[in-house]
Amino acid sequence: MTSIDWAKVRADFPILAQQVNGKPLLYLDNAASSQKPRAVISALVNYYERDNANVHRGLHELSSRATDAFEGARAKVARYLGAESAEEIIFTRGTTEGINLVAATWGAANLKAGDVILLTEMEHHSNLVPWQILAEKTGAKLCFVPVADDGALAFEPALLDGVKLFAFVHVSNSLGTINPAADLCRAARAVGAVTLVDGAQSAGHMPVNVREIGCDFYAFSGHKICAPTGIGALYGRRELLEKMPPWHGGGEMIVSVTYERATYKQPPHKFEAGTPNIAGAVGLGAAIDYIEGIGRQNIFDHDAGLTARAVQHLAEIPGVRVLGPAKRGALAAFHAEWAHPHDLTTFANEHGLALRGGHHCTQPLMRKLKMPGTTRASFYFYNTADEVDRMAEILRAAHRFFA
Ligand code: C6P
Repeated sequence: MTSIDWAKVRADFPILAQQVNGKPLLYLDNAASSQKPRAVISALVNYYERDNANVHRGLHELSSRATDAFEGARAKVARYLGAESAEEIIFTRGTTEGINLVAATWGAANLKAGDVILLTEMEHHSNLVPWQILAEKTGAKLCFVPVADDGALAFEPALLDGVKLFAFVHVSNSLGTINPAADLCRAARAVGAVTLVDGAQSAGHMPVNVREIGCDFYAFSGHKICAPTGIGALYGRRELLEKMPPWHGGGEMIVSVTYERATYKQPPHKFEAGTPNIAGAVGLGAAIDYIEGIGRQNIFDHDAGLTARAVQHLAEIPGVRVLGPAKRGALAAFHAEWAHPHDLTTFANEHGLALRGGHHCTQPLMRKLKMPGTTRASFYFYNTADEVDRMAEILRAAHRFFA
């Protein structure tokens, strides 16, 4: 049993105590972006008020404080993900940039015409378009693990025949499916395929340990785990990072430069050209401290309770069909036969309720499901059972209005 005082936790988020359209804000768009606790906001203010300078460059006091804060945040990310060392953590702008980095470096160096990149039919565009660009450049071929009717992956080991890279989403942002990442990576390893896990929807919602998962790469976004926007991290297994060519060229990633050529630093710095998002990294470190203070298993259990309650409410509204399997991440996406998702989310907003409606950056999946989009409620640990009940009340009112 958890001993967390969830009401106290919620009070850490100043943004939640406001009215929208004359109603208390009901923020259920956490899969798009999470809100920030005071601890993270204060870490940013303190950094800018006391320590701000460029990192790794100056010998002065502020530069060394900024460097310590930045590298300290990297060590926190490494611990949070269960990496072997901080050298395996590259700061990025988010999940999208992490995946693009792997495609542009590991992919360009290792894939050739005819090689197979295996994805799944439930990928976010971030874990699809970078591989399409790479396939176009190299002549590699894209194949897909099908999504079954219940929203789970219809994976079979035979799909891995000839596969060089298997990249898949850990928790689907459109279906809520929690994919069995460790099993999938084990199967991929057995055929010598490299694995990349899109952790955008898992990093802040459940315990994640990259060594237990057994993946080669894991990418996530800070803004979905209570950190600022514009910061995220890519975990890469050291052995692979060492062999990968750099991506962006510039300051900070070099050992020595002549007019003709340059030699590069060891990872992770080889992949971090230019002045990084130092404050963002500090904010990410503070977010990790905050989340670890609550405990990721506690967060998972709390969110699972809210999501199950939401699914139960939704199932009772006529003409509503919830997508995805019973065992799901912290979201419930649904199709209401009596309203377009954009009309429904606009109606919800008039009642202070923030939902997301649309294709959720998974257009091919929506096409496969023959839907223009869905309406999605997504939860985080500061949401309450009472809010889920209020959401249901608003959606019942929407049914009376539209149907
Ligand atoms: N999904 C959603 O509302 P970025 O934009 O780089 O922080 O994250 C991209 C991304 C990658 N993979 C998955 C599974 C995601 O859910 C997201 C972001 C948001 O569902 C915005 S489209």
